[in-house]
Amino acid sequence: MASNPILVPILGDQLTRTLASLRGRTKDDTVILMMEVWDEATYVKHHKQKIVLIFSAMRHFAEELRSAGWTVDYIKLTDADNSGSFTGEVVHAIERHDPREIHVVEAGEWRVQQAIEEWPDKFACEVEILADDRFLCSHSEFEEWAEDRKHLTMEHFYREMRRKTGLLMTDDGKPEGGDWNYDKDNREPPKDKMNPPDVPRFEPDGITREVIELVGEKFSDHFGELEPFGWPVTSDETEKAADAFFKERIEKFGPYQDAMVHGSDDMYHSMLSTSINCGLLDPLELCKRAEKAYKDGKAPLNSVEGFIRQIIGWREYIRGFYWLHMPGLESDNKLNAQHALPEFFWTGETDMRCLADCIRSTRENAHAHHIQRLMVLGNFCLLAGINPRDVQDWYLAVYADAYQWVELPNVSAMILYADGGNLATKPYAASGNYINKMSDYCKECEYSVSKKSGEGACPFNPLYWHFMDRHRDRLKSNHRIGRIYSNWDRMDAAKKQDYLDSANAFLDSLEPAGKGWARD
Ligand code: FAD
Ligand code: DLZ
Ligand code: SF4
Repeated sequence: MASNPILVPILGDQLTRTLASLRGRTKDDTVILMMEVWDEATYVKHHKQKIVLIFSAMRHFAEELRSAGWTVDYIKLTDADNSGSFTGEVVHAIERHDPREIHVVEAGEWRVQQAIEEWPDKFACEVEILADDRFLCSHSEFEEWAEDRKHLTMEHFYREMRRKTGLLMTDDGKPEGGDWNYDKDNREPPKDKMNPPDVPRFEPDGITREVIELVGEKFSDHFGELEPFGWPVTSDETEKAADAFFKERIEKFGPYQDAMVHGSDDMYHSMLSTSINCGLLDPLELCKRAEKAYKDGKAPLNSVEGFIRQIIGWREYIRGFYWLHMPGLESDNKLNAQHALPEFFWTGETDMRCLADCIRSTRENAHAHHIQRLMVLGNFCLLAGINPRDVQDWYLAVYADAYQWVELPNVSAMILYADGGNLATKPYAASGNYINKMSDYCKECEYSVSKKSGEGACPFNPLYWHFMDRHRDRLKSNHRIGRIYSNWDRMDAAKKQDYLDSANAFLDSLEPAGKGWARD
């Protein structure tokens, strides 16, 4: 190794061989620094499987880099002089390697980026902070797109990304099939006896077993089951997981994207977000594979367009939205939601069968699929007026794919409308009817979805009207909601009062979460 090498810190969500800080570097002049640090593992009390996934993926990635000839300085959580923070570990690494420069890719999260931006003043050597070009849309490109727009409509952004990538575009610049979006074909309710193929699970190897033991010992008070652990943690495993999706599930991904079946935790979803977000899978490559599946006649356009839209549309848009609205997004609470998160979000102990199943899946797998996160868990938090901080902490802690840049806009702006509508044109509020239509949950629920208020009524029904009533001033002029208030106004006063009394009784019955689940 040359003296005064370049130091390249790689964070837990930067596990990409072609990372900007590694491109063009020579192996005999570079020390890669990877750090397991207490700060990151505990800034919220992440689900045990999430910590296993990230530490194991980091350790495997370090091994992969070493096999390819790179020098990797890997700091384990249990190393005697572990400082507990990224900055502390960079200080130690500077003492060990005396680098002439540090090259680091910008952090995904605002909190970490703030720390990195202090490095140039803190350290004697040069610090170069590089753009994360694993995203298609740079910060400045997003800002330019957003400038002067009254509303940041995702669909318009998505079309730009289609044009930029050429994905599903004809030679004369038109969207494949004539339409940009085939969501109208993607709202099939579940059928009886659906049997989606199993998602591949991966047997923990020696490295993963060691991490499982560490997490069991150090993070025993964190939420969630530690085992069985089956997430992909290496490049080979993530490729196998992607292969299985393109071979077995993409065909039905579109139609059943919004369907929910009790006990079926994956449906036809790709289950690739954990691998994409930590950097092991390239999102654009996945979109190209999806496009190929369509061109080869192996998957219909509605499924393929839907999958591509989630990635080059939603995922990119959410990331742009996060950086545009931080740090304010974290404290936004435009609906003045003040209730504490109920304890059952942590224990799963509720008679509401839909919520109990989504929380069970979350506890067992560190995962719930999109419509569960949006229309069951999220819809509940919106209608019940749970304060945004509690909801943010919960989502950030419990999902293996959760990093603040992607969790926060989805939680604060998409489900809670806490930003007042910069992202969503109206709140995603729904009564029990929606859940009944799109799932098999209600059939065996203790509550009756057809009962509108009073004893035994599905709580979503009165909560829905309670929400509409208490936010009338803000929402009445929204043209997508106005009709709902006409219905409310036509109800007789006693019926309205029944709804409000039932909702208040339900809200009063909720036990707030005990302290210490998400943060010490
Ligand atoms: P699929 O359904 O197969 O979708 C394919 C890919 O599209 C996903 O892997 C993901 O990369 C991308 N995608 C889809 N929807 C979104 C979206 N709304 N925002 C960003 N990317 C999207 N996703 C996360 O990756 N991390 C989170 O912390 C996260 N928190 C969420 C919180 C809420 C309240 C909601 C409503 C959604 C959240 N999502 C989050 C988005 C989505 O639910 C997950 O990406 C998805 O469930 C992951 O499973 P999958 O890989 O099987 O996705
Ligand atoms: C989520 C996470 C956890 C639990 N632990 C670590 C860690 O010890 N070391 C690390 O480099 N990254 C970890 N991560 C992911 C980081 O939180 C993520 O890379 C940053 O938040 C990105 O800004
Ligand atoms: Fe959920 Fe209501 Fe259906 Fe029960 S009846 S499963 S609470 S929507």
